[in-house]
Amino acid sequence: MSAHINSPNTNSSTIRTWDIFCRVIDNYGDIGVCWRLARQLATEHQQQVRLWVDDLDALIRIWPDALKIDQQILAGVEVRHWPPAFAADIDIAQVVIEAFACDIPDAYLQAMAAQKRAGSAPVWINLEYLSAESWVEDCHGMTSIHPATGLRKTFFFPGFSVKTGGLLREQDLIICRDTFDKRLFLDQINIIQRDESLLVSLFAYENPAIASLLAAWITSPQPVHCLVPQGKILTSINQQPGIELAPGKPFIQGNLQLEVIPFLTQRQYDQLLWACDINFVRGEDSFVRAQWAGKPFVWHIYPQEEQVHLIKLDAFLDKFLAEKSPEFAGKLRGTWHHWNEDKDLNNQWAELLALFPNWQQACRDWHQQLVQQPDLAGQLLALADKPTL
Ligand code: TRH
Repeated sequence: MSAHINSPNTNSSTIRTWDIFCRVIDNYGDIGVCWRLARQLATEHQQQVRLWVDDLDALIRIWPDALKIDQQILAGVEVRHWPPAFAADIDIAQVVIEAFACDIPDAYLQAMAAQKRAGSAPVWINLEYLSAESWVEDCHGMTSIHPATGLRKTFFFPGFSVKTGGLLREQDLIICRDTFDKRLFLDQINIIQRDESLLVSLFAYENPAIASLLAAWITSPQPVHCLVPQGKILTSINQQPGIELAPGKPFIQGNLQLEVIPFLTQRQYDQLLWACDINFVRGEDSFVRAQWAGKPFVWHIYPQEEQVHLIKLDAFLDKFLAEKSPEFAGKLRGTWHHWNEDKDLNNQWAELLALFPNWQQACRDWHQQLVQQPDLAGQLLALADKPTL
């Protein structure tokens, strides 16, 4: 085991106050990442964390204990609704995180500047989106000086190598996964898995390629039992002739059994990933959690203009498939591209399935590589410990 497996500073960190600012652009990834980070800082590192979020509905979707109120304590985190206007006398935190370049409120920025003038500038961090592109290593940790206030901001890039900010990984994640009771979990979500079938979870954006994937599964050499948390891909599924998938109304044809399950809590969703043999994931947070599950996964990347997301897709595949056999690497890359470019997956599926042991091994190897690296929250704590100018 490498010296890096535990984060650079574990529970012995100085206790600081943190403000995390989260604007929900769409879907659940923005809040998914911020909420996970906030919980980890509070429960694992005993930090005093306040999370400002502009869309409480998104939080409620992944954490149903949350309420639609201005202020509440949840899982050791003070959750605040990000109001349209901030009071000028707001007490600022020692560490301020703006997630995904969300621009902190001006009144808050002015309070930070006043704090700097008083001789104790807060640590100001921009937590960026995840990408496997190589430039990330060069940009991680770069700083810029805010022209009007002189405050220094550090750009923190998550990533897949030791030269980046790493990935969110709770200290007990792997042990929880390894001691998890799959049968009990499937009972809780009312799923009875057929013994010989591959259990698949399907979380994706709308995707016309679903037609060919379903066709491939109907004639799959190994039966497929697919669980679909309620969401966007269900719309694409139900656009297929003859399919009307709904809660309690599965679709069964040939070797495919397709079932809707409720949208799970963030904690249960991890368990779904652990329970399944293959996970279709999307965006950022579910993509990372699938890697911690250590099981085969297919990524539906968040689409961007001018197809720039395909560059990111390949950057990840280049890393993930390095040193893998050309046959397996070619098949996996092909399948991921077909899924992301609305192309026919019918042939891809059987070919990839024939290499399933290679796929499983690749995911275990990748997991083993990632787990050696310092985790994201630990690296943020290390950054907060550095003296500010
Ligand atoms: O929802 P996403 O597509 O989120 C995003 C946003 O669109 C964001 O704007 C974009 O920048 C980013 O992707 C790249 O996918 P993601 O990141 O996987 O977030 C989903 C969250 O929802 C994740 O925290 C897991 C959680 N989840 C549940 O809690 N229960 C569920 O049943 C499912 C399917 C997901």
